[in-house]
This record gives sequence, structure tokens and C-alpha cells, in this order.
Amino acid sequence: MEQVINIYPLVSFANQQTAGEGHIARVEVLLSGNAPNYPLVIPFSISGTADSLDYQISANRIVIESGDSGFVDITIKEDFQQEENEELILTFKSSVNTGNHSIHTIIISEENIAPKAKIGLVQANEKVASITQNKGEATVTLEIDDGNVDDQHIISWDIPQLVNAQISANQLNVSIDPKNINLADENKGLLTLSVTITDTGVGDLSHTAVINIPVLEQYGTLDQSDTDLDGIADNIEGFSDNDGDGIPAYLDNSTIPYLQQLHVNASATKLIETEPGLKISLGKYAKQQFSDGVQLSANEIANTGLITTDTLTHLSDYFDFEVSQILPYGRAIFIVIPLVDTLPEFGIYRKFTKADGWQDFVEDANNSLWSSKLIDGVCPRADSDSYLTGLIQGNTCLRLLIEDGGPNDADGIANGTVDDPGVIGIIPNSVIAEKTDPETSSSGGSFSWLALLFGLFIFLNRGKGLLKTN
Ligand SMILES: [Ca+2]
Ligand SMILES: [Ca+2]
Ligand SMILES: [Ca+2]
Ligand SMILES: [Ca+2]
Repeated sequence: MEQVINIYPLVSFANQQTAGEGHIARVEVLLSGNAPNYPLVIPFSISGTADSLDYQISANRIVIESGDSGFVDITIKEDFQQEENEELILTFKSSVNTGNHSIHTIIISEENIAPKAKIGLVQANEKVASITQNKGEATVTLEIDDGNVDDQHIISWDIPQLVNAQISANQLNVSIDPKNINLADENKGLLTLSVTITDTGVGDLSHTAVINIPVLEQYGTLDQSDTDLDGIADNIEGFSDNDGDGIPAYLDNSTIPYLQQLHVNASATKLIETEPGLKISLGKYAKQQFSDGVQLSANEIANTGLITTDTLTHLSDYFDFEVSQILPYGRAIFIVIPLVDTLPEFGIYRKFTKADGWQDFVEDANNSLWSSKLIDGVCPRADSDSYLTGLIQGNTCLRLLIEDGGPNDADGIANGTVDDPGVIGIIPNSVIAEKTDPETSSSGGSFSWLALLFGLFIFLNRGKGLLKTN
């Protein structure tokens, strides 16, 4: 089918933010693709409990001159009065082709707001996702954003000793000589640094950010091919990673933060999706494997040298992503994955962590699994009500609800980022048999309370597609 020309992209705000007085709140709008015509003017109205004395804005519209995002800055004024939290609500005018979020809420707070640490990586004057030993000094950069303009920050880096890093006097830059790194063999070429920033506000609020850096001897040679099919040759695009998603430019054909390619290939590029305002990057294993997307093969997973073998059988494809910019820290977020294979009977989502190996995805109030069929050839949006609870056999779209800092978040902390690889596993026949025919596994007679409980369990789960009674 031919792509229809003049498709207007969906326009979304990020979800919400909290700002203190004196802070400049940047409100971003994100498009689902490029617009057919520029400039694109996006009008909005302002409402809420904050009055015009509380803020200053240049215009009630955002103008995008090119590309797939734009912003407006709103200065939150100091009014020198002690106030309760106030809200400033931006709502798109009805003429806007609205996506997931048509409203952006700025909570104006006089309380302490948690700081945000953002880590970047530069080598040879380029933003990059990995470093090579033949390109000279690399620098890990730190930017701090705190909604309280008067807060100071204590910065504490956690860097492996054998890296021989030099931290600048203001602690915002860490210099690394890639020739002088002695990573332990167990790291398999993956250097991990983290930083914790703690503010001077009430409660000493802090944020920990982590960066995983593949260390290579050198990059391969790029030629005039156009691997990502964007019309620019590989050797022109090179290895820079300006959008910071872990994919070098020659393999990266999307700059939309809340979408990410599974692979770049000639047929169709499938996209994993989260909520506008969040960012999907490659996970550390995908970066280490120099993957062209968040999808990894069983071979690549084995080649990491860092992931143990599961006791369960897996479907063919693994997903290794990291979702960041989650606000407020600790909330649950949706992620939609277009699967390559349809969901099998007795499918289960498995996740890997270094600490616990392969485990079932933990389901509770803030963590759940959903699935849907394709609708008009694509997976429904993350906020669609087409998703039904559970991994239903035959469905192709998987939706995860994952809590930042919850049981399915490998970093284990509510820090605005969730990560780690997952795969669809298959519950073995022996387990199915045990669960559907409890008498074979219990020593009781023709009736037991255990059997009754199993029956109840199966009854309660029958809508979820996790278990089947005969
Ligand atoms: Ca603060
Ligand atoms: Ca290209
Ligand atoms: Ca990139
Ligand atoms: Ca986290």
C-alpha cells in the first residue's frame, strides 16, 4: 500500500512537571512524525489555579519550524507569598491533531522538588553511545536540573577504579583515557558509571543516573551504503549519537524519543512505543552488541557473555530497552512492543536481571501485561483500550505496565528510568499438567483443599490467558 501523502502527525505534550518559583518550565510538544508543511503552529489555552501574576509566557502557541518537536518556556514568577501548590494547565485547541496527551500540567510548588541528573558521553567532539580506544580522551558529562532555583547539589560519582578517570573540579565532567581502561574480564567490554546528586532542599532529595558504555578497540569502516534508508550515506552519518538513544547515526532513522526501532531493515521498520515525554533508548546489552534497535537475537543475547541461560524455552526475539525521563519518579509507565511471532499458548513474559537471572514478570497493581491484535496493520497506541489483560494466544502486540523502582525494574530504584531485557517464554508442559491436574502432584485422595484452591486459581486466571483448563 502506498503511503498517503500529507499525513498530519499526532501532537502530544509530555505528561506533567513540577516547578518551583523562579524556575523556567520548558513545555515540550512531540510529533509522531514529520509534518507535511512547516512551520507547524500549535495553539493552546491556559487554565488552572495559577493566575497571571504567577507566570510569564511569550505566546499561547508553540511554533515548530522543522523536525518532530518544539517547546515553549514559561517563567514561574516569585510572588513572595506562601502558597499551597498551584496548577498551570495547558490544553491544545481543538484544531490540533491530538495524540496521547492533549493536556500538560505544571505543578507550581514551594516545596522541595527532586533534582534530575542527565549523563552524556562525548568523544572527539561528538556525542556518542560507545567509545573506542583509538579516538582519544572521552568525557562523561553531567547536567543538573532542579525545579528549585536556589538549591545546591552534592555530586557523588561511582566509577570503577581501574578506569583511571579524572573528575573535574566542579564534578560535572569525568575524563576517561580509553587506552588506559582496565576493565575486568567479567564486564565483557561494558563500562558502567553512575552518579548520585543530592540537593540542599528539605529532605535532601536525590537522583541516581547510570550510563553503560561499550568500550571498543575501534569502529568498523563505513562506506556509501545507506543502512537506515534516510538518503544519507553511512560514511557521512557516522557513529555520532546526537539524540542519545544508543544508536549511531548511520543506523538511526528516528529522532522521536518515545518511539524506537526494533531493527533497521529494508522491509518494514517496526517501532516499540511508550508515552510522549518519555524516551526509549537501547538497553546496555543491545548497546554492547552494537544492535541497530532494541530487538536482539538469541545469538546476540548469548554473545553478550553476561546473560545466563533460562530454564524455560523462549521465542526467537529478545527486547533490551531503557525508558527514561519518567516523572514523577516511581510511577508506572506503558510500553508497547510489536512482536515478531504471535503470542503462543502458555506464553509468559520473562525478564533478566544480573542479581536474579531469568524470572517471570511480576504482576501486581502497578505492573501488568496486556495484549492486542494488530489494528489497521499496526499495534494500537500505548493508551488504547484495545489491550486486554494477559498474553492472549495469537495476539501480536504486547503492552507492559512497568513501575519505576518496582519488581520489574532492574535498577531497583525509583529514579525515572526502567531497564533490562525481556522475552516471551513458554510455560513448560510439566508445569501446565501439574496445574491443570493437581491430583498427579498431590498425595491426597480424590478430593483435597489443594485441588479446590488450584481450581479457584485457574478459574480466576482463565480470562488472563496465562493458564488453560484443558
Ligand atoms: Ca530541589
Ligand atoms: Ca543513512
Ligand atoms: Ca541515535
Ligand atoms: Ca528505576
